[in-house]
Amino acid sequence: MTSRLRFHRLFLSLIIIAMSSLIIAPALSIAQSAYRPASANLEARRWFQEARFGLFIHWGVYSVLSKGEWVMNNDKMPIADYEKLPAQFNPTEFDPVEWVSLAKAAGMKYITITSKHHDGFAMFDSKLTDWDIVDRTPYKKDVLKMLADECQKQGIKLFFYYSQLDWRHPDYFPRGRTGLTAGRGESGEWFKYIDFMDGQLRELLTNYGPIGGIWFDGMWDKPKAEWRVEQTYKLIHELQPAALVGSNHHIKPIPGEDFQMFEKDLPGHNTAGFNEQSEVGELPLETCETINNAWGYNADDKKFKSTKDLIHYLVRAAGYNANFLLNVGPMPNGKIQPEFVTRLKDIGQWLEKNGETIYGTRGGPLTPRPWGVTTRKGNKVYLHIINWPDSVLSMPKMPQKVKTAKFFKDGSKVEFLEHDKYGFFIRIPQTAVDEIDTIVVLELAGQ
Ligand code: FHN
Repeated sequence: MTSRLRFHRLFLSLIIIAMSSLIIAPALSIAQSAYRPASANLEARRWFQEARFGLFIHWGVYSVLSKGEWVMNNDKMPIADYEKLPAQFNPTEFDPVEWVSLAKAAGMKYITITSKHHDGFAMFDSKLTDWDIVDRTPYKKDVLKMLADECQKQGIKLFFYYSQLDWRHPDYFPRGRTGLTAGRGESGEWFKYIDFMDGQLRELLTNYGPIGGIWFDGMWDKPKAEWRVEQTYKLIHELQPAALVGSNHHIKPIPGEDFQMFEKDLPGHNTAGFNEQSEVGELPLETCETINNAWGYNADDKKFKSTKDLIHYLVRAAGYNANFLLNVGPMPNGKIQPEFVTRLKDIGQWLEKNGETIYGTRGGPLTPRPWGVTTRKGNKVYLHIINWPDSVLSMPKMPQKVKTAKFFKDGSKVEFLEHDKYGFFIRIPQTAVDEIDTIVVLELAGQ
């Protein structure tokens, strides 16, 4: 072949590649941006934003070892060893009434529970595998069904956490960054695994009544893989249009998702290192955190955050226009440890008095400040002053003229001075300071 002909062929193939990328990219973006949330979904998003506070539950057979939910990976347990755990998992003291009642006592409006974590173990009766709670444990009951029924009885929405990452499934291949010591064969059919995952999601969205949403996790294990999320999200929205889809992929939201979550950080922050690529989008927001430092039950983790710290996290989240999903990791006997129970109940007592300033609000007119945050509902702005030593607090002008200023706690008048040019000053006498959150309600002239 002459060199001239070779050049023409090469040039032609480059043109074809360039043209196909021009065709694929917009086709992908058109396909992805084709998602139009149903009106039921938009209503569910509004409900979600009003709810502001939920209970995260990480529960699985890993709790038998009380070393957290990553024990299989961290202790390099081969599947053969890990498979001995379900026989020891018999949560005879699990009481869904107790769990749902505790969530309500805490002032929580929804529960997000792990249906399947990275170990691949289904905490529900899956017909697609026997690696599940009914087939492999002496307990033999579908705890998600028990919980779903109780949630419906008590008016609490139930979301399912679902790990796309799977350390046990043979078709989760090629492997990602984790689960490399499970002893799986060096082969597998990736889309057979994705089909399996879609099949289990179909079970979760068909057999457990109305579901608040699906909380995905694990795409970060194989960020470049073809996760086929568009098909999965379409399946979810077809089965239950109001089910909200979120994914803890640590990047900005993908079309088809209905809320954006942040892990161990407030929206836009990245102190814990999970959110380096996730700029804050337009979707409803949620941040999640643990009470100690463990998601799954860890008997040795005694670093419990104080009730005051947890309330501050809830208040700051609301100031960032975000929900707070607070986690418990139940014990293998089905009980929630007392250190968690007392804190949840204490938060609930605080919310009984101050819930008006959190539930149904949106982020306030001021971006979060060192002294605290603002939330807003109609023509009321709530100043949450959680860290201010002085008796006078100054801030920028409010969007509308301030008609009145009162202490939320007792309705007593707050002395304030509004200056057209310089902004707004309030006086906080020491007697009015609350040790957790000094809340001042401003009534503005107009919405
Ligand atoms: O690896 C998981 C972890 O076990 C836990 O489920 C958290 C909860 O947000 N998500 C992943 C870590 O980013």
